[in-house]
Amino acid sequence: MSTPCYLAVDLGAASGRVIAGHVENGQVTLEELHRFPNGAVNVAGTLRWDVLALWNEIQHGLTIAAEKFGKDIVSVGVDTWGVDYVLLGQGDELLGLPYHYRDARTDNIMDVALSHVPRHKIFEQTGLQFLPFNTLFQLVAMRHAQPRILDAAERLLLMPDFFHWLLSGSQVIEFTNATTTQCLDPNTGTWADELLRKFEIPTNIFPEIVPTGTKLGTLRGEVAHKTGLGRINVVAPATHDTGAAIAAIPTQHTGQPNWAYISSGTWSLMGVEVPEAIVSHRALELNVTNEGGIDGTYRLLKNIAGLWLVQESRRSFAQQGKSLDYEQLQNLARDAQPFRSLLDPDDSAFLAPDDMPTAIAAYCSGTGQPEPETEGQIVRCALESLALKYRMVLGWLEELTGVTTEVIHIVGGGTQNALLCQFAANACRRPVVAGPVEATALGNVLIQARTDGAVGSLSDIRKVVARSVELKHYQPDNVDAWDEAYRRYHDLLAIPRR
Ligand code: ADP
Ligand code: LRH
Repeated sequence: MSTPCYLAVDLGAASGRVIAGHVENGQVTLEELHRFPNGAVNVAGTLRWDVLALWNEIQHGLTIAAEKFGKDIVSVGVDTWGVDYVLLGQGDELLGLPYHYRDARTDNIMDVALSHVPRHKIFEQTGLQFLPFNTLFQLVAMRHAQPRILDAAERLLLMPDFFHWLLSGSQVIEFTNATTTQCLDPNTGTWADELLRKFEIPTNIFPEIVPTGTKLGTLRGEVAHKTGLGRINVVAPATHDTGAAIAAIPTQHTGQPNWAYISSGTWSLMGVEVPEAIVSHRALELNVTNEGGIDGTYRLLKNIAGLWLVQESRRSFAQQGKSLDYEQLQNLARDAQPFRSLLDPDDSAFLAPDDMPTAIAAYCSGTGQPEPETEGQIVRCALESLALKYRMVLGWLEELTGVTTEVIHIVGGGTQNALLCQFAANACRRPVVAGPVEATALGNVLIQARTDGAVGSLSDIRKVVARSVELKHYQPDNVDAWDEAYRRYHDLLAIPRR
């Protein structure tokens, strides 16, 4: 008998993959069919996503899927990073290559926007942390710099919805990713029209919001033919990669969560699951966010700059003729001196620097610390600083919820960095459970399986994951030294910069 197969297209900021998921006997298995690099493309000094190249890669992956699993394939769904969007104009014309969220067009735009509508008003209506690249601020930047393009727009689609449109012809936005835009009112579940109008952002370009797991249609005829997949269903999973990843936290625990999570990849998204958005004054002060999850859950979380610092350092080392893989970098960091220099990964200097090691060195010398010089010193500085930031954020989350965290689940590509997982356990003084690496694809697959009737509630989804994957456990170690480092770190971040 054949096993139903669900295809997850999972696009991260650093790589994309097409993955087949089989669900059988309460277990899920994944098979990676196609992986391809992703990243910003510099186009005349701007940063863009090459969505056409991504579309070709997706179709290539789907063709492999059709050859391998043919008639077993039930559906396909796409998840991607949040906030970025595509504009379609008259006759569905693509209005330019979409901007990458690290593009400089949003530099200083938050100040402009906040002088128009105060921070607390925006927070009340959206519940989102203030990051310059939120869709709202990207649109404000466009209103200022390219008003005629915005005026020509007839439809705004977020990245996964854009690919769903290419796959099926549907033009909707799935709920979880809509909650990353700062254009959605969590109180009503609809677009925050009043706020959008204050910024002269046309409200008619925002399409219908559909629930997670919605069947969007079947593959367009030409795509069905080209890939060999036939007219399979296109299903919106949690289209926000973080939403899909957290749906796949491998916990058997039900009831009030006693765990926090870190979705570890280009970003470290650290948070806790809450039954409703927390939009208190303190939440605003701490600049935390409330992102929509599945089954009415919210992710109270904080974006932490994550392994981006290591990715970009690695790119710079390669440009200088030193090609090192992540395993080698980890080993060099392990051998480097502990706590030599520390930094705030979320300092704006690290959002899109020309050269990451130079930016790290400048930060360290600017704060009276030795400049990291070797590759090992640079990576160690980034990893220790990330772990210390985790501790700070964990304290904030516990303060906001009043719930003590007993364990931290780390999922995503970053779980392959055992050093960072151990540092996280040490810094936070909590056991860490690491895995699965492909949590996002698992969440994507299992939400499609749910639409197909093969899995039940969110807690069932998590039980299926817990039964299906191998996890690594890290116990806190060397905690006195980490406590001491945290005191130093705390003081360092209290110093105002610029
Ligand atoms: P995204 O979805 O944001 O593209 P991933 O979840 O794929 O990111 O995680 C990518 C990160 O995982 C890389 O930046 C790298 O730091 C880390 N990583 C990948 N492979 C390894 C490895 N073999 N050892 C250590 N770290 C790794
Ligand atoms: C992680 C992520 C994160 C967003 C960022 C832009 O991939 O989706 O949740 O804040 O990308």
